[in-house]
Amino acid sequence: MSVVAEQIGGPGLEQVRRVRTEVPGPRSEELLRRQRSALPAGLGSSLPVFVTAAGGGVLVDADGNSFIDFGSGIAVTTVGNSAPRVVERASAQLDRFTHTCFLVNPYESYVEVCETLNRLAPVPGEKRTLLVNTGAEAVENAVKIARAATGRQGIVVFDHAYHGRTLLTMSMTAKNVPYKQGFGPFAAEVHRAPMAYPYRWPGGKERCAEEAADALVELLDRRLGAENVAAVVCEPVQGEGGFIVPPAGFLPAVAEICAARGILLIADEVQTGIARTGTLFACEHEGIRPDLLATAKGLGGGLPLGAVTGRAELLDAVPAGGLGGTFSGNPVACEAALGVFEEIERHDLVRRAGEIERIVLPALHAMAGRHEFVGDVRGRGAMLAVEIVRGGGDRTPDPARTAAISGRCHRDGLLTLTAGSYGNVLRFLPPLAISDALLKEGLDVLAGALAED
Ligand code: PLZ
Repeated sequence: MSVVAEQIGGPGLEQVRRVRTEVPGPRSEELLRRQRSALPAGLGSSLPVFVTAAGGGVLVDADGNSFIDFGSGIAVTTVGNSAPRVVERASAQLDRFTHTCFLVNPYESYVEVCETLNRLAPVPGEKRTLLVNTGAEAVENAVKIARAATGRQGIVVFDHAYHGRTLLTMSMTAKNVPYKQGFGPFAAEVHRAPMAYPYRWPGGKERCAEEAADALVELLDRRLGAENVAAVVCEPVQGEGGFIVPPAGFLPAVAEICAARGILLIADEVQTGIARTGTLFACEHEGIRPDLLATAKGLGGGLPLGAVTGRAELLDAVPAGGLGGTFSGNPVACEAALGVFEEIERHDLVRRAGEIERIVLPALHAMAGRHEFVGDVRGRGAMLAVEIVRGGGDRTPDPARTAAISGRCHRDGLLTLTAGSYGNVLRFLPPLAISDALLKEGLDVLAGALAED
């Protein structure tokens, strides 16, 4: 076990994989029956076992099963579940006060989180940060700020994008079922450009970056009129859309295209941000410097917190009273976020994400070598994935096989998540607090689940 994992691997919680019942087990089944009669059908769970404890690299359920965690609550518990400094700081805050509403009375931790993000975010020049509660709220506020600052209304997003479930962010999200079906009419002035998706680019991956950049120019200059466009919003590695890593050069080209037209670049780092991809922010891999950057998920260490960090003159363009929210920047969540940054620094977790990539990626490539239905292997840091296809040169997505593989992983004590516009991506988001031993054991379980096909 690495020193890092021993130090932050959840004291008291045994770091083992243990499956002692069917999955879900009897106690979870009983709770599921209560869930079905009390909660809406539209709210599902990837692995419906009821959690009673979590930390390091494991989740323990109500039947005493212990799962290796390759999901981190969708990239949230990046520093580990109940990480020590997060718990200490949040607990101490619970004792002091739980809420004032920053719009009524300010408190120091809010300011300190903003100062920290301003210092660390790869946004150029003087910066400001606004705190919110969720990823969708962060993206939506970034768009509001971009519109107010530019006086323009158009927003450009990409194929396979995921930006949230509120009316505006749902409209910005690409995939219809399950996110949009029946929920229209959608927000106006949201336009979509092709995403540079190397594995599926019609002209082949060598031409992908250039042709996708050309398509963006075509959309901006001829179809919309660049002077009508406030911002281009992009995830530097697409998350729900299938962990799509754009080819080298595409993101810098997007940044250049925007800058030449007075269009703001908004990076949605809700899933990629806060040490997930081997850098603190995924924009850093290609040195792009967005005007506005949205974060959430990993920022609060499991407590709900989101942020918009951006160039000072943009955030300051919104008049007093134009931004806010009752719960935004809750003091307990702010203390948790300060704990997250302490954990990252104390355990060098940015480097740890790179280490995880160096363990997982070669193992995934080896699996792809053994199974032709593993069509693509991709990702950065501790955000990695395989794309499941029919195989034998046929890249047709195979969502049924993907679900079956994921189900076998669950049965054998490994929490995996699926993703992708075609539902055929198995994605891996281990907490950075996981030990090397558990990481490797999880990969063995995955290898076994693939071999059963
Ligand atoms: N932007 C890039 O990944 C959230 C969605 C889970 P919220 N992704 C997980 C689900 O199915 O609801 C996400 C994201 C990116 C924005 C969001 C939205 O973040 O905190 O869920 O609002």
